[in-house]
Amino acid sequence: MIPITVTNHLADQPASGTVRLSLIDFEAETEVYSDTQGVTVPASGSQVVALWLDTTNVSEGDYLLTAVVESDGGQEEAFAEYLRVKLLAQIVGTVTLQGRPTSPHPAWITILQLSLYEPGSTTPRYAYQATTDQSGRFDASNIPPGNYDVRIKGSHTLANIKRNITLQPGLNTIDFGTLLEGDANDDNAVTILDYSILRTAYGTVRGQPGYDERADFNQDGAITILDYSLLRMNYGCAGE
Ligand SMILES: [Ca+2]
Ligand SMILES: [Ca+2]
Repeated sequence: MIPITVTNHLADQPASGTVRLSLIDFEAETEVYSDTQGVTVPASGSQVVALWLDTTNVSEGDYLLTAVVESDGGQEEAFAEYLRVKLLAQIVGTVTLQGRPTSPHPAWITILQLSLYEPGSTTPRYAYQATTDQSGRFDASNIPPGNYDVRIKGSHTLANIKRNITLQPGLNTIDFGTLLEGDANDDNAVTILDYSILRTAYGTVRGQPGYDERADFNQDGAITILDYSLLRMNYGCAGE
């Protein structure tokens, strides 16, 4: 998002009128991008206009942004702003999930919470939600590049952290390892509280009263001995 201040100095504007921001040229030495956008600016005074430009294929660097404001009467006035483009980072992550059939399989689709911390800090700086595909792969984008502790947690798994990871502008591939199942109540430990949720829902299938997806650790639509086995395997463990 690029804010640009547009001041209406056009002499032919009626006191209650508006102007159009009709042309935006976004240029560097070798690249030019154009967009057209209608905008309402008070007949006297100024307004900050938020310009959304697609910078997907734009190189990092300084650009000159020019806007031409055109009135209904055909008068024009030009504005210019310098714009610094900083590229953002994207994480393409993979997790291994316990108790699933061989991937790709729909049971691998799960929602993950991705949190980025300043290294050593316990307060997340950025938080994202991501959904894995049928192979446990996910992505998160629009992340400011930098050094982070990167934490990943499933809604019924323990969390894993990759510490002091440098996220470069562009693509960053990270393997987060195996997420341990069994955390039905999502408190990052596998305890008696999780067993209690599992026991209450035991024997049910999706759609039946009492089915509780928090205890369906292998996500096969039924609360069975397979889920109990996963909980027992990780009982007493706590996540990072
Ligand atoms: Ca728990
Ligand atoms: Ca299950």
